[in-house]
Amino acid sequence: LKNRVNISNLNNMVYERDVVLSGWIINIKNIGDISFIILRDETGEVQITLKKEILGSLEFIKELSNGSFIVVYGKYIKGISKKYKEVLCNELYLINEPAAPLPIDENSHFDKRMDYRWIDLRDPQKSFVIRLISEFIKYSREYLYKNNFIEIFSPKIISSATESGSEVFELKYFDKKAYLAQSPQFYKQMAICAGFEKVFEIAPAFRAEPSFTSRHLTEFTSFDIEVGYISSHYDLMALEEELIVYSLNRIKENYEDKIKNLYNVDIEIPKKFEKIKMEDVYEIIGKNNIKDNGDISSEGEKILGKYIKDNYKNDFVYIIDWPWTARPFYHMKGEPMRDGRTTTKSFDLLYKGLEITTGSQREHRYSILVNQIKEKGMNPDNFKSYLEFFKYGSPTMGGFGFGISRFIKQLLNIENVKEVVLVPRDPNRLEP
Ligand code: AMO
Repeated sequence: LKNRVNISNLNNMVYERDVVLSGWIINIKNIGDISFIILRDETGEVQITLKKEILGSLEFIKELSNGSFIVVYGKYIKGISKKYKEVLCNELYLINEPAAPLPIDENSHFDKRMDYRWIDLRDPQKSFVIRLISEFIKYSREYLYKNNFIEIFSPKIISSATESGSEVFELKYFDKKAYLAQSPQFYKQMAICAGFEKVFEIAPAFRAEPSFTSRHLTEFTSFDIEVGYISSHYDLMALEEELIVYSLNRIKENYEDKIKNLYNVDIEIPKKFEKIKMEDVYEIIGKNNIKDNGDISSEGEKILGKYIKDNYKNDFVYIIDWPWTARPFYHMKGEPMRDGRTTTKSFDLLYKGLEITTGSQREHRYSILVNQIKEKGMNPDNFKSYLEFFKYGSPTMGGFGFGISRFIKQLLNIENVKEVVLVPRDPNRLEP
């Protein structure tokens, strides 16, 4: 099969050329002495025309069904179909036929589609998302490597919660208790204490959140960055903005038409991201969308997203200077709000009204860090090994965690984040 080409290669080919194609059957139409097969591969669809006068008999077509994987030797011809390019078949080989009829089609219920995720992904619109994630990660790495970042790989079996203690998966680690990492937070900071200046990691993160929203997974790919010697969280926002704009431009260069065709989305890349202080956000979104700890509801995020779109024509907005009560102990405190409330040097990035990033400057001063743990009502003994990182000297530092699937979901206006991972995990879903 070394002469095999992809279906999309036909776009650049002259008629009458011999081709070898392979893929799976999505439709068969049999009308006597002539049959039509619609063949699909990862790159597109083509009509295979089978004629009795060429093949001798078309009896074998009865053996084929939707989902059969085949190889076709034929000639690319100028057909009459408006929808499909056409290949006239000379030989057809069956690689493998389904042992049972296909259990889903494009109208099947969401959960059923997820049960048969690999068949769901045979739909070109759905599989494109998986390719786009791969491309986005490629472009992001390109940017980061150019800018002298190193990629790190931190442990995923760890001894303490890094984010909220209530959302950890506990596991037995020989005779000890361990947890699946909620984020690489402690280790990306450790890397900075070790003298590295710019690090990043793209790896699984685990959250035991019993939520079934369209934006939560129990396992997701977290894109984490940590940088040393920063002046404030503003340095981090500038970096993230540059990274996203770079990657979006690369996506636009290569996939603008495909995204328009498959998702009817125009990629809009702002000149700069908006910034708004949390105390000003409160005034826009109204009391009902502010939680007791000063965090905002997902409805509040949507309202702010719309406000920024309407007033600034921008899909991106940083909410900055979050109240201390809504942030973890490792965030550095900042200037107080107008009402005297303590803030942190922190930010979230919203994209089309959904949080895709959390970041901050970190508290790197050992004794203040110990006090901040106590202030949160926690016991510093439980963070002993993390605290050790700061005992022996540290530069200033900060970073952020970026949710790749949430970003792609928002880019393509996809309803549910589960459509944006190869195999999603939620509280009920451990299979496939
Ligand atoms: P946070 O918990 O906000 O911050 O996570 C960072 C980003 O990861 C994504 N994300 C999720 N995506 C899908 N399903 C989930 N359950 C889920 N939880 C989070 C979001 C979110 O903005 N250590 C900090 C980051 C830092 O300060 O560097 C952290 O983990 O897009």
